[in-house]
Amino acid sequence: MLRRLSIAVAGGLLLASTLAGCGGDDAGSGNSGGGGDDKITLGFSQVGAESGWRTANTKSIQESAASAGIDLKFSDAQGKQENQIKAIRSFITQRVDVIAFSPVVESGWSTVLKEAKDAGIPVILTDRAIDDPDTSLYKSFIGSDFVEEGKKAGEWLVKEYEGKSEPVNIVELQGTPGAAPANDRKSGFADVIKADTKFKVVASQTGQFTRTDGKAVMETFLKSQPKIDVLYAHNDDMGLGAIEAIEAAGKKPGTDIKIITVDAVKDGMTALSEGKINFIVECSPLLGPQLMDLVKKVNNGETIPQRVLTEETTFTPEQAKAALPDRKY
Ligand code: GYE
Repeated sequence: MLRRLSIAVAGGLLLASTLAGCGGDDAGSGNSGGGGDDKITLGFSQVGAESGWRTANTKSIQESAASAGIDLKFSDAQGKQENQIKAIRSFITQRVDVIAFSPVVESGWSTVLKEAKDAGIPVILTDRAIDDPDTSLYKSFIGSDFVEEGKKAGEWLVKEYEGKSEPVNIVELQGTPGAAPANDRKSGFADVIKADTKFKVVASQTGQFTRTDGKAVMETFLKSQPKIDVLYAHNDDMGLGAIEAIEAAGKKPGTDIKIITVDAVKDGMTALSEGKINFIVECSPLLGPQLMDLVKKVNNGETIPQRVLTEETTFTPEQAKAALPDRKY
């Protein structure tokens, strides 16, 4: 199995072993940013806590800030862009050294990012991209290629139904509307399956990347669709919620309805190893160490790469069984 931290950053990771306290829970707490001591202050605005992926991502960022000796001001946006904008403004007022955030949606960032730029505070995007063509608004974007993930999901499906001619009815559970991983996982998948007209996406709706919504939307799909062959869920959590709905409807997930998801968090991998999910495209949440490395470099005035790509793989049930004992998240 691939070790998935990116190799796109030149040089190794220089992580100090000092243990420092984790950041507070809101943008306003913690030590004063900027000038007080020589510790780097990082303001980080997280999307929320919508999924197992997000929980692992938050842990990775908090733990690696602590071991890199970086003072982290951590702010949870609870899924709302307005909260992220507020947090970024608060980081600017506090004069943190570096701002990083995982944008809940792709658009609507230019004003606040211009404010950060004017204040001379470098910004690093983590996990999700923005659609602003002005790349001078941020120093780097570290994260996965979500189009590629969608393509991998589609390629598995094409292989699975190779040589068959009957129609394949697909239902899709999309991530948060407007979020990069929702847009890109949808388009990457669509691009691959469109080559064969037997594949039909008969219903596609958001499940907000959560188990609860994944379950509720799958219930409506099961009621409204006379024949469902495949479920493509943009993350494990929605797939796991949908499995509950499928079982409650007296069907066998993985057999009666084939299931493809993205992320490969432990719960997803467990369902995969049990045959309830058929295929998972990995998306690694362990971005913390690389982020801290970039934060140190940018704070030193070094040039950092505009794009740092996360390496990832895919899993079948057999591969999930083998990988599970060492799975970190
Ligand atoms: O796949 C999903 C999460 O942005 C890559 O957000 C992330 C996605 C992840 O909630 O589970």
